[in-house]
Amino acid sequence: MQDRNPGNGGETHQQATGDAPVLTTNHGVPISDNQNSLKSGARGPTLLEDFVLREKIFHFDHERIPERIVHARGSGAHGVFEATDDVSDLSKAAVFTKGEKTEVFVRFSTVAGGAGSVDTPRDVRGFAVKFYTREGNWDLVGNNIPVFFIQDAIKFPDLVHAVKMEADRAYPQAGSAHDTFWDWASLMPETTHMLMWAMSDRTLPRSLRTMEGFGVHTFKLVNDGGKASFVKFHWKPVLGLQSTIWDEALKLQAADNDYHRRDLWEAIDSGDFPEWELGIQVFDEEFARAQPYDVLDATKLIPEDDVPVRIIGKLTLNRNPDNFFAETEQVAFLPTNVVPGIDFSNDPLLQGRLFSYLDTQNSRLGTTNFHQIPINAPRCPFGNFQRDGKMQTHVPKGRANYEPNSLAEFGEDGGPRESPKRGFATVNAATGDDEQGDKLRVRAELFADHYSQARLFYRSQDAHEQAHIASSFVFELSKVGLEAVRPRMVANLRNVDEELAQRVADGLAIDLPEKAEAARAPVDMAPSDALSIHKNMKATLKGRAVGILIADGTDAGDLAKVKDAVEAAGAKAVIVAPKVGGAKLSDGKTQKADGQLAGSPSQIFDAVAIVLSEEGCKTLCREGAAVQFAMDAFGHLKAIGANEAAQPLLDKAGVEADDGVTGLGEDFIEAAKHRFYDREPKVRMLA
Ligand code: HDD
Repeated sequence: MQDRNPGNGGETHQQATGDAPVLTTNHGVPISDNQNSLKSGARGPTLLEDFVLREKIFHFDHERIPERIVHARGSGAHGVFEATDDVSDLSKAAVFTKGEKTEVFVRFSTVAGGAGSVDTPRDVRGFAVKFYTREGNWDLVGNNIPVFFIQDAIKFPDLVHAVKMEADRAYPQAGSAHDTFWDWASLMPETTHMLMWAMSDRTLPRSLRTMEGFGVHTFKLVNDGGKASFVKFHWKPVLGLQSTIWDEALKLQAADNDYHRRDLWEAIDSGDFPEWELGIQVFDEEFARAQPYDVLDATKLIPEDDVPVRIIGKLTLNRNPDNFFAETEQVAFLPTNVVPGIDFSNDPLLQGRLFSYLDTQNSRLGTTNFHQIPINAPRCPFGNFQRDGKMQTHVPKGRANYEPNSLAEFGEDGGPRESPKRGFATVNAATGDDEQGDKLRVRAELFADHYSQARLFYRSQDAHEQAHIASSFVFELSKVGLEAVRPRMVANLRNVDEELAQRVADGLAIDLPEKAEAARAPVDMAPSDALSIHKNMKATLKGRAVGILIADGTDAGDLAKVKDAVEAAGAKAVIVAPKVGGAKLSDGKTQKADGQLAGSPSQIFDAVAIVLSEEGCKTLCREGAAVQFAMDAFGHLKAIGANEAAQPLLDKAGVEADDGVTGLGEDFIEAAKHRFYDREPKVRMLA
């Protein structure tokens, strides 16, 4: 007889795994051998009758579902939302009852890349939150930028086709720096405001935990008396805002494809729970009518200086998914998911979304019953007379599958009934957006102003941020092969800011083109600090990571001191050494490394400390990865703390003395809370 499973077969395996449950087929039949298919003789053909093999391969062949057409790359987490302020005068939604805690699932995403693409391209980030409220699911499906590329949903397929990889060549992946995107964008002046945000460091977040989120559209809050107010939703990260810079983002792509996913997972796993405050900007029709922009236009924001953000709740992400596919992949967000007390506005972009998301889930998840998948199912009781369909998992009892019915009068279960009192009722109060008129394919008048807020954004940035924006335009337009697109884009930028247009033209080495004709003359708006990242960063080490480079001979006391100080300040101290097994310290003990030097470049850290002996420094001066470690930390404007013996390495890396280059004491801990943007002109030419 043949040996069925040499070394690991049948009963032996069961014994080896103790009380583990028995492996079965999908239909519950116990499996005796999960290593060998059924053959006619040891070297003979495999038999069709092997249902264990066929079922396993059949299921495997169908493991993938269509990825999202946009936002395919995403990372999710569970958490809780707590309402912290009483807004019952504005909204009757239970989720906003002060003290109410609501379970949530959040999915962050990039937009353009496929599911397997990197985490750190220059791209908008999705920020989608599903609140499992006791009155049904509310999904706030937003982005990390408060405005959008287009004003009307009918342009969405064009936007997505233009930005994703080009149709014939299937590249580039996850990036907008290519012909079709800029060809389209330069022909669509309404994209200009969003382009300013997209070309800023907003699209290079340091972490998902250090970016804002926005509901983007104007929505409505509705109170118990039926009174409606306009509202914009904001998520403010408790850690403050933080972004990387472009060269760093490029190098992060090589260092760690999963930089943001890993950061989110590890933060939650270590109990360092990411938090955001939920804020609202509330305004009425009178305010809306007095603005030089239309509040129904998703390419416009409402300056926080005009309507301050009122904080009404806190989101805490406290649990990683148990299973990526079952939860993060199968979660289905629907802007149509609103609850009593929250309503839509007539924003034409939002109105189109109300169709698209429901529709896409059917093709993505393959059934109209996607709401029964655990991650999508409401946590409150739900029921209606919708029946059957693919993958139906509910087993409704009785005959009541129509309404009205009088079955209850005959002692049968008549099923649920509508509730005028508790049910969702579309708000009918005049809120300034409920106008009606002739059937027309038009946009409202103020939608034609494409530049005022782009100008507002640019002029609200500090000088470093403006230089980054100008340089990003230069970088992206330099990647465009259709040369006529470059001046066409710069012609639009002249309506935003003449100096910006000139910088971009100079960076592209082209003549300044004629100014594009604006559909409506832009107006000047007062600059707003809320739009700048640099003005909203926090001087803290909380949530950050400091890389500490050591080698054989490193002084044990110096290392312990800097590591303790970093940890006391709330950051993660990550020890990097040439060998992962560790380095032999001055006291003869071996210090294990958290990361090997070649796989732990400085771009994955917020600041670096270099603690070397003279001998160790000599060795590392001959190691490209060590020189690069210091050079990139300097180039990425990070604090570098080093002891005297490490100076030759700093010299070799071209590190020059400035406020960010310190010893290993308190001055390093202070410096590590900052980036040194003033250093940048020393290390790169910006536009
Ligand atoms: Fe969208 C996904 C955000 C406009 C059509 N969108 C999607 C996701 C986010 C956004 C965060 C990922 C959700 C998840 O994690 O599963 N989308 C936005 C924002 C927009 C916006 C903030 C403008 C303010 N989207 C928009 C328009 C349309 C769509 C105008 C179509 C008319 N979006 C979709 C979609 C997706 C999607 C094709 C892909 C997967 C999905 O819906 O569930 O239906």
